[in-house]
Amino acid sequence: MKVSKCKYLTLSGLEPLVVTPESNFINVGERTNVTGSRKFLRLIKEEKYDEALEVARHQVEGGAQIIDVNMDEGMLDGVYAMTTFLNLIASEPDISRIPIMIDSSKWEIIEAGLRVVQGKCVVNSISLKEGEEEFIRQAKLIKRYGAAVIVMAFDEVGQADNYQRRIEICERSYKILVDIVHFSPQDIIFDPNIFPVATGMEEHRKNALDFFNATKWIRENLPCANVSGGVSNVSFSFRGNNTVREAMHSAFLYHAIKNGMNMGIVNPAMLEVYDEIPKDLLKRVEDVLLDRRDDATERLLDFAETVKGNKKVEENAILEWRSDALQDRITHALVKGIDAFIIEDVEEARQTVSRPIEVIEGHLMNGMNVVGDLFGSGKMFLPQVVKSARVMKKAVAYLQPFIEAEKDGKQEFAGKILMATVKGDVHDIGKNIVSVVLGCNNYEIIDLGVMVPPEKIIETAKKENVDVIGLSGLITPSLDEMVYVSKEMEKQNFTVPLMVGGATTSKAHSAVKIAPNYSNTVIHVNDASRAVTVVGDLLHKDSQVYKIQIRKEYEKFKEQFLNRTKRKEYIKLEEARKNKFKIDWNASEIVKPKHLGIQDIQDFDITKLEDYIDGSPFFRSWDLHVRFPDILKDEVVGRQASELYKDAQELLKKVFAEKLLIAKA
Ligand code: B12
Repeated sequence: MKVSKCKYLTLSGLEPLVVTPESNFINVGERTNVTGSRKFLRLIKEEKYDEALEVARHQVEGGAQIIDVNMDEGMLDGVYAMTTFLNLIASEPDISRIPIMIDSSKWEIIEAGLRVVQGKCVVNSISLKEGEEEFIRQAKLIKRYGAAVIVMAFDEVGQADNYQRRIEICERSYKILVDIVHFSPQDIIFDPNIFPVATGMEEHRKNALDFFNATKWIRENLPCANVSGGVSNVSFSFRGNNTVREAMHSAFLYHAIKNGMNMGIVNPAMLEVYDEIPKDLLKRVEDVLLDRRDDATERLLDFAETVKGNKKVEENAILEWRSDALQDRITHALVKGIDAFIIEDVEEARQTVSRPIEVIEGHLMNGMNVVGDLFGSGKMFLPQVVKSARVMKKAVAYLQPFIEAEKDGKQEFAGKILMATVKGDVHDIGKNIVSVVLGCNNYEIIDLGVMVPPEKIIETAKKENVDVIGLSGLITPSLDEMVYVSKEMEKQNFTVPLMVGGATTSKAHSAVKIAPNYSNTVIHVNDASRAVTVVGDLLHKDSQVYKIQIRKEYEKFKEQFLNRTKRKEYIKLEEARKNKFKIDWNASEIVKPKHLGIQDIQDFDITKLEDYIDGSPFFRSWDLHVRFPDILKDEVVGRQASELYKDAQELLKKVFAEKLLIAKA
C-alpha cells in the first residue's frame, strides 16, 4: 500500500466537481431515491418520468452537488428504471451538469447505470459482504467504467458495528482496492455506517462516536480516501419529532465534518443551523452523540416530549424573533432562509435610509456576512445557503423599482458596460445588484450571467464595443480567471478599463496580480454604489487623468505590498539541521507545568487579553497599511488611524462592560 501524493477526487456531470481539502462538505441529494421518497417511487412506478426529472431538477436548484439515484424496489424493473432515468437526465443540461451517484444493492442495476451515465459518477456501493473475489470483480469493472466508488464497512461476517470492526474492514478493503485492483485511492469513498443512537439499547450508545472516530482514523491512515454516509439514520429513534431530528442531524454533521467526513446524503429540509440549536437541546443531543452521560438518552427523550408536536412552542418561537431589532430580524430571515417577512422588514429598513441601495449594502449585506461566516466555519450547509440566497434575491427584487425610481430620466445611455461572473463561479447576487445600480444610472448593461468563459467575455466586448468590462468573482479560483481575462485583453489590444469586484477580490490582488498584465486601467471596486462613481470617473471626458492616477496608485500599492513580502533566503537543509536547538539537559532547569492534562477554561477574564491585541491586522483590514503603533503617528494616515483606533477602543470597552464576548480555551 504505497501512496506518495494525493490527487483530488474529481467527479463530473457536464461540469467537474473537484473535492479538494479546502472544499466544504459535499452534499448528495437524496430525493431521487425510491426507498426514501414515496413521491419519487410513485412517479417511477407510474412511469411519470417527466415529473421524476422535476424532482432531480429541484434538488440541483436546491444546492445538491451530486444526486443519488436509487431504483431498488421489489415491484420495479430496476435495470429498466435506472437506464431510462439516467438517459433522460443526460438530455437535461441543467440537471446533468452535476455528477450522479448510482445507488443500488444489486450489481446488475449498478452496471446498467454505469453503461449509460454521463461523466464520472460514483457507485454506491460495494463491500466485502460476498467475499473478496466478488469485491475484486466489481471493483475492476467500476475502474474500467471510470467511476469512483463508495465502500461500505461490511464483510463476510456482517456490517461493522463498532469502531474496531469499522477500521479493520475499511483498511482491508482499501488494501485490496489499492494493491490488487490498483484503484486510485482518491476515488475511494468509505461509508463507515451511520447507525441510530438513543435507541435505549446499551450497544447503540457509541454508534455516533464510533463513526466519528472511525472517520478520523480513515482520514489519517488510508491516504487520499474520502468518507461519506447517510445522515438521517442517526435520528431514527425520533421519527415524528422534527425539532429533535433536525438538531441531531446538524450536530452530527458538525462533529462528523470536524473528524473528516467530506461528503454525505443529507435532506436539507431536515437540518437546523448548528448555532441556532437551542443550547439546552444541543447539550442533550451532543451528550447522546458523544456518549457523555449514562442518562443521555433519557434526558433527550424527556426534552423531546416537551417539543413533540407542540405547535405552540413553535408559534411562540416565531413571535419571539419577530420582536427582535430590525437588523436582527433581517439577519435571522437570511440565516434561516425564511422569506415570509422579508419584504415587510426590507420596507421598514428602506424607511430608515436615504437611498434604497443602503438597505442592500447595510442591512442585507450584514445578514449575508453572518451566513458566510456560519458557512465558512462549517455550521451552515450549502442547501441552507441556497435558501438564504433566495431570500436575498427576493429582498433585492423588492428594492429594484425603488432604485430604478432614482433614475434621472435621461434617455441617452452614458456608456456600455459588460458584466459577467467569471468561469467556474455561480455567485450572481452581487453582480446583479451592480448591474441594476449602474443600469439605473443610465448605463447600458450587457449582462452575460454566471460561469462565463473568457472567450465569450472577449468576443462580446469586441462585438458590442463596450466601454468598461466588469467582472465579478466570489470564490478563490475566480481570481485566477480574472488574471487570465486581463492577459487576454492585453493580447487582443483592448483599451477599455477592467473593473473587478466580489467578495474574494481585493485591491491587493488587483494591484499585484491583475494590473501588471494589462497596460490599461484595472480597478477594484468594493461595492455597487461605489461602482457608479468609479464608472462615471472612468468614462468622463477627462478620464485620462483619473486613469493615470489609478495606475500610479496601484503600482505604488504593488511595490509596498511586495516590499512587505520580500522573498526569504533559505539555507540548505543540512545546514539548517546543524543549527538545530540543542538542549543541555544537565544545565537546563525543566519546570513542571502547574497543571498537566487538558484545562478547560470557560470564562477567562477577557480584559486581560487586551494587551495582546495586535493592531496591525486590524488597520490592514481598513486598508491602512502601516505597522501598529507607528501608524498612529504616521504623516499621511495618522489622524484617520487615531480616530479609528479611538472608535475601536470604545467598542472594546462596550464589549468588556456588556460581556458581549466570552473568552474560552
Ligand atoms: C449566497 C452564497 C452562495 C450561493 C450563491 C447563490 C447565487 N445565485 O449567487 C450558493 C449556495 C449557490 C453558493 C455556492 C457556493 N459557494 Co458560496 N457563498 C454565498 C455567500 C453566503 C453570500 C454571497 C452573496 O450573495 N453576498 C451578497 C452580495 C450582495 O455580495 P457580493 O457578491 O460580495 O457583492 C457586492 C460587492 O462585492 C460588489 N460586487 C460584486 N461583484 C462585483 C462586480 C463588479 C464589477 C463590481 C464593481 C462590484 C461587485 O457589489 C455587491 C454589492 O455591493 C458567500 C459568503 C460571503 N460573505 O460572501 C459564500 C461564499 C462566497 N461561497 C463560498 C463557497 C466555498 C461556495 C461553494 C464552492 C460551496 C461548495 N462547497 O460548493 C459554492 C460555489 C459554487 C461555484 N462554483 O461558484 C465561499 C468562498 C470561499 C472562497 N474564498 O473560495 C464563501 C465566501 C463562503 C465561505 N465563507 O466559505 N454560495
